[in-house]
Amino acid sequence: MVDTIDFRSDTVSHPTPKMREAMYNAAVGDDVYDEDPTVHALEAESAALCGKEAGLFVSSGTQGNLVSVLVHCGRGDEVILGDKAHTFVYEAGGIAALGGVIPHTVPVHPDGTLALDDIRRAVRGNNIHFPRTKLIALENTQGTVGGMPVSAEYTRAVAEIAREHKLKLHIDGARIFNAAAALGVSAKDLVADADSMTFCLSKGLCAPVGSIIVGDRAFIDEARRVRKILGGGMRQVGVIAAAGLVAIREMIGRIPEDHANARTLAQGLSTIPHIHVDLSRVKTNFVMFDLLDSAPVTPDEFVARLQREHNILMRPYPGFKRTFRAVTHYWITPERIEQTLGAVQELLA
Ligand code: TLP
Repeated sequence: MVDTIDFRSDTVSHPTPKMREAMYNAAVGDDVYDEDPTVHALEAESAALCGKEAGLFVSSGTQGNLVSVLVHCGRGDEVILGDKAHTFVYEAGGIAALGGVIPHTVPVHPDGTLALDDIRRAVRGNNIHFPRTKLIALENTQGTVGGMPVSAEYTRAVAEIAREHKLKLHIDGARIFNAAAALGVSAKDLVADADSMTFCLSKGLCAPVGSIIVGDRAFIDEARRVRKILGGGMRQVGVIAAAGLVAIREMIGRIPEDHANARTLAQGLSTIPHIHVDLSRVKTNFVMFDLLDSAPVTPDEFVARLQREHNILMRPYPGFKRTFRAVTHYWITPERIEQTLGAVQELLA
């Protein structure tokens, strides 16, 4: 059992004992030679799970998004994406730095969507002065607004705009299985209209490393080449892929537990003075809450004392001062939620 109660992200989730065992026993080969049987199994099962032809194992969600954008766009081309999209805000400008791809942002709404009219307006006409629009990128769940699940109907409407203008559609589905669980649909349904999608094994699914890109065979063949260019060709990587297989076979079905724990945490926090939580916005494994100005401790003291006195890690969302994001995952059990509520209550009394 992991000692610290760590709400900073689901990225902090350690591998399960079963993953460690699978990693120890993994059959491996040189994956750059396309000879790793465990990677083959992970890529094929992931593609089938998402209803796509092929999959590619990459080192991270950031690498998955970067590779995907670089396959869809050339230098000077443009991608339309949310102004709060992870790819725009938290990926160190990689698509511009390494691909010369221009991010054309439109506002992300509180429900995680981009207005269809904003997307339509952002598509460039054919004019020598303009960059060429090549791609629309969505995020599901949409992290920065609180882990909002985005529906299949909405995604289809965006895909229609993409098709109308001969653009591609990519989904950053880092937490696509959280979205699917929250909406009561399959991940397949959520990405059916997308040309490519990246999902993460290393967040709610608990694997130590890795993400998967899915798409059609030609796209994935090209993505494999771009991954190599980025130094992402790995060798006996079945050791890591083995944990990914446990992740997709055994961890997707338990995601509703994380959502239930998030709800319990949010409900408990909403009864504690000096905290504001909008319960209607807790849809997946994120709980966004504000530490009000009236609190007897500053945000820094709150963070430091939770850690020092209770071994609990919580942080304001990167870029925010008093808005915290508490993320539930496999290692945050119902007992730990109760323990956390007790600790916060004591600190703010
Ligand atoms: N997000 C991390 C931080 O980078 C903010 C987190 O703690 O949530 N897409 C989305 C929607 C993500 O939330 C993240 C990670 C990524 C992509 C990148 O994944 P990694 O960390 O594997 O590169």
